[in-house]
Parts: sequence; structure tokens; C-alpha cells
Amino acid sequence: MKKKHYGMLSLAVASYLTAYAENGKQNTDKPNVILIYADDLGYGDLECYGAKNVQTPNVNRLASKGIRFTNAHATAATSTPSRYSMLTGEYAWRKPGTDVAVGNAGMIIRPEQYTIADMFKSSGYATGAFGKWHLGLGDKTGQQDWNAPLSASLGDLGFDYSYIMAATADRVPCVFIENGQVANYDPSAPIEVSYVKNFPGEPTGKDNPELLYNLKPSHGHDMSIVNGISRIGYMKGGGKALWKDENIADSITTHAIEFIKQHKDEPFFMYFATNDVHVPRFPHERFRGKNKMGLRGDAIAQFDWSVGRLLETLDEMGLTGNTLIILSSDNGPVVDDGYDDKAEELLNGHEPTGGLRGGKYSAFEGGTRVPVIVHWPQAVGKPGVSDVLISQIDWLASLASLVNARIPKGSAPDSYNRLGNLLGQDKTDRPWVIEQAANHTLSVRTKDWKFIEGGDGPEMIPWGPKIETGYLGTPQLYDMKQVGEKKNVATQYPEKVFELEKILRKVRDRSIKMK
Ligand code: NG6
Ligand code: CA
Repeated sequence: MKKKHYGMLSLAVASYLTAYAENGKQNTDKPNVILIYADDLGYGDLECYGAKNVQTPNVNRLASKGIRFTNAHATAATSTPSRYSMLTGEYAWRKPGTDVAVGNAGMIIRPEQYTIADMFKSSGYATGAFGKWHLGLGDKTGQQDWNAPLSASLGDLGFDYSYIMAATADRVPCVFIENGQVANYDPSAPIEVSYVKNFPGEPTGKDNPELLYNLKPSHGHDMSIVNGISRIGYMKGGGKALWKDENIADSITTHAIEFIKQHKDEPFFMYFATNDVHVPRFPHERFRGKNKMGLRGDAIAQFDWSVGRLLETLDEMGLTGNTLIILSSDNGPVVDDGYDDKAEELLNGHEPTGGLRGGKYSAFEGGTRVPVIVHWPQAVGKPGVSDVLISQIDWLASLASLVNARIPKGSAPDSYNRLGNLLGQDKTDRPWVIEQAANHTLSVRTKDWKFIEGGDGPEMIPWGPKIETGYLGTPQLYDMKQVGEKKNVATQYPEKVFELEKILRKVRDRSIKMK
């Protein structure tokens, strides 16, 4: 299929937008685009998706004026592959080395690869990335010199500006990287990082639990200690550059606001990837104690605050109408992901997956069905809720069509233009969506069915989180017209199993195009 399958629709959108421009409103040819990408935020974690124990007024505002999707999917149930796929338009399972990355991984998307940022840049946008990266930096794993400009960074991937965390807050190095260099670098405390062995004399969570004044691990996470919290991996130094977990959201948000202000007079693309609600959950004081779910609820409130600050800034700059915001999450939720933050004990009836089976890491829906809200006052017709089947893999091609960017041949091979879905003008379901679980088990989701390929693996995640994996030796089939993946009906519908298995085989060997 050609990328222009939605040619007619694009024309319709274009004439609609021209009409707006002619009506004297802002020129909608090149709206600003902001991807707000939460970490581990579940399908049921936002008030507008049914959460009762925590308030998310700012996200509610986006949902009430935009389109809230109820059948939207991330490409993978963990961060690195999900982000890789979304940013490149290529399924991560096609490329080795795209699993959950260590903090000193070499840059996983290679400079010569085409990214969503390259796409916007080629269309004259200013491009910026903020927050969680988790796709490696520098040329080679473990070879970075963190005390000098890194040999490869986001500037090589189409981002004009970046203020990011190398990996996750639970992985060293615990410093922000601004345009490929440690931000606020402290020459008196040179940085060293290893995922192999500790540095002589440096305390660890395992040997020095008395130093864990902020959070203690519940499983894993017992290596280097930064800010009274032990992490994955070993680091030394950092001094004044080390982050304080309670200020991460403030820091990321402040830099993002600055970027908006600087680029208010030209189109900009912003990838705003929050640390919330990933572990360690240690939000700022001002978000504490206002809901009954403890730190995990506070982290959701903090996420909502960040969204609110971006919206306020757009309002102040007069940019709200002509800014397309897509809000989503990289994968499904997890409650205890390795720190003793009482998230489990304090759920108080809250269901992070909104009742879906499984969760982060899992082949079941809880792993990859995520909130998606699209907000663009000048182009989204009627606000509302959409149950159309969509996938994050299509964002690159869809947004390329929006800004008339031409995708180089062979780039973003798995991404299709579904702009009409995103803007609420086309209710046609994607014929299938491919989802990747933590152990690379793949599933095929259609409007009515879910097929999970057979393979090895334990029934429950073995290292701590209490989550069903969805792995089984034989293929599984679920009727999605019924709520939840309760009953495996593979043996009742062998022809359906065969049909979906065939789609998967053909997507794998690239012998099928989407109609
Ligand atoms: C796991 C971590 C978990 C989280 C996850 C990645 C342990 C015991 N658990 O290995 O805490 O960091 O990796 O999460 O180390 S993700 O959302 O970035 O994919
Ligand atoms: Ca994640």
C-alpha cells in the first residue's frame, strides 16, 4: 500500500484547514505538535478513563475538548521497544537490541535512521525532546565519557534541542543530558558509570540500606544510591549535576515551557516524555497526600500538573487553537515495580488497567492498550470518544501526511497514514494491530479478536510485579466483544486462529500491506 492511502481524506482535511485559515484564524497548515508521552500510565489511571481515587483536571480538559480513544495501542509492553517503534515507525521486534535498555546503552536508533523528529525538521519545524529517553546515547554501550560531549545524541536524530534523562529514573546515570552533554556539569565530581561492577568505596542499596532515606527497593534496584534511593547500575560522581527525584517533573516541564516560548512564532514539534508514573515514584512535596493512593497517585497528579503547565503556556502564548496535542503512555501499568512505595496496599479499589487483563510486560491487553487523547481545537471536529482501533506505530506516517513531509523510501516501513482516525474524521478500524510483550511474544489485535502466538514463558512475571504474562505454549484467541481476555477460545475457532496467525506471519516477513 502506498503511504497516501488516505489521499482523499488528506484532501478533505486540507480543504477544511484552508477554510479555517481563510476565516482569519491562525494558519493551520503547520500546527505545532506536542506528543505528551507518560511512562507506565495505565488505561484506567486517568479520571477521564474512569479513575476515581485521583483527580486529573488538566487531562480531563484535553479529553473534553478533544477525542478520547478507547481502543488505542502502544506497540510494546515496555518502554524501549515501544518508544523505538513510535519514533521510527519500524516495529522494534524487527531490530535486535531494542529491549529495555541499560542506562549506558549506546544509541539504539542510529543517526542514519529516519525519525519522527527528522520528519518534522524536514518540514521546517523546530524540534525538541524532553524527559525520559531510554533509547541509548553515544556510540557504544559502556564506552561513553559522561564528562565530555557524547559522541552520538539526539541532535543526530533530528532534535534541535533536548533535555533528557538517559534512561529511566531507576537507572544510572542520574543526571540530565542537555544537547548531548551532562547538564549543570560539576567538574569537581567526574562521572563514571558501569553496569558490570561497582566503583571502590561507593555505597550500594544492598550493602548500605541505612542510607536509603527516601525509598527502599522491594525487588532489584539495590545498586548505587543517589538522593537516598538505590538504583539499577553503578555510578560515581555527578555532584551538583545529580537530580533530585522530587524535582524531575519541575525540571522537565520548565525546560519544555521555555522551548514553547522560544518557538512561539514558528512551528514546533515537542516530544514531552514524562518520568511519571515510572518508579521510583518520588513526586514533589506539593503533590503529596492529596489522594488516597499514596505515591503512585501523587505521581499521576504530578503528571496532570505537567500537562496543565504546558496548556497554560500555550494559552498564554495564544497557541492552544493551533497546537495538536497527542497524549498517551508507552505501555501499560505496573503497581509494584521494585520500590517499597506502598502502591499495592493503597490502591483502595483503583484499577490501573481499568479492568484489562495483565499489565506492563504482558501479552494481554493491559500491557499495550493505553490512553490516547487528541486535542486540536482548530481541526478536531466534534469532541468525543472514539472506539476506533489505532496504534502508535502510525503516528509518524499520519503526522507526516499532516505536514506534507515526504518519507524517504524504506523509512518508517511499518507506519501508515491514519490521520483521519486521529482527527476523528475516519471511523475505519486499523485492520490489525501488532503488539509485543516483554519476552517478544507477539499478538494480533483486530476490532473483535485478539490472537496471542504460542511460546515459552512463565504464567506470571517472575521477578516481582504481580502480573500475568499472557504466555502459553499454544496459541490463544480471545473474543474482544466480551470484556477482558477471560476465555481462550482458540480450539473453538481454529479458522480464526489460522487467519490471524497468517497475518502475523506476513507482517513478520513483510509480505503483506495494509489495505
Ligand atoms: C525492569 C525494572 C523495572 C523497570 C523496567 C523498565 C527491575 C527489578 N525492574 O527491569 O523497575 O525499570 O525494567 O521499565 O530492575 S520501562 O517502563 O522503562 O520499560
Ligand atoms: Ca514504560
